[in-house]
Amino acid sequence: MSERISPGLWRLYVITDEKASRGRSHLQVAEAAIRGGADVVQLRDKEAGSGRLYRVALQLRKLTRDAGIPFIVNDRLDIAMAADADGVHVGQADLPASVVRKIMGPGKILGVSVDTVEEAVLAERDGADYLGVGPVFEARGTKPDAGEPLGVDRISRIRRHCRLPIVAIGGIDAENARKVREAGADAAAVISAIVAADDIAQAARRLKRILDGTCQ
Ligand code: TZP
Ligand code: MG
Repeated sequence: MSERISPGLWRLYVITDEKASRGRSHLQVAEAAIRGGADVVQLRDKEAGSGRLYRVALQLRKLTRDAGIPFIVNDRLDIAMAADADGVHVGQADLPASVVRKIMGPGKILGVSVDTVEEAVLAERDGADYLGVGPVFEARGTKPDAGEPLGVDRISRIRRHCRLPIVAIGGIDAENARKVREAGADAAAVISAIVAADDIAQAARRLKRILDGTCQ
């Protein structure tokens, strides 16, 4: 397993979304994002049926295992377990984090989306390994129900009250990525700015350098 498995060491968290990928598949997007330096890949598909999602999850499982990076499934604990993913990411409307942790066991990664300090504290108590915080900026149509941007101040507030690694999400691109790191996020989760790019690997590489602090 990769030595970068720990969420606190992630910088670039790439989420696949075929609706935003301009005809490229989950597998093609993930492959290019990994070439560009993604530290972790999440499979997110709100429309695929269970059979297709499972088959795609198996493909991404093999790809990420060969690359030595973690693989997370959005929403679907059953698919995550069936495909032996490294973990699952749930929101406030999904199965409760405590239930996911109980079913999944201690060895897997549990990510929980939170908007507030209160939700963050509860997620930590319930066994989360990292927090997803967003939308920090305006999400790019990839989450129509994302709500008003929280702003980078919310990252700082949650950072002050919670020790878990923070993965910022929502409208993050090469122009603003540095701001989420400065506010205290460990990593940035990105959809559009990577999956909709002409050159996915190049877009990932650029964002990774910014998040690593190795370029301006
Ligand atoms: N959760 C909050 S915003 C968002 C999710 C899944 C979508 C982020 O997509 P993008 O394209 O990086 O703004
Ligand atoms: Mg969800």
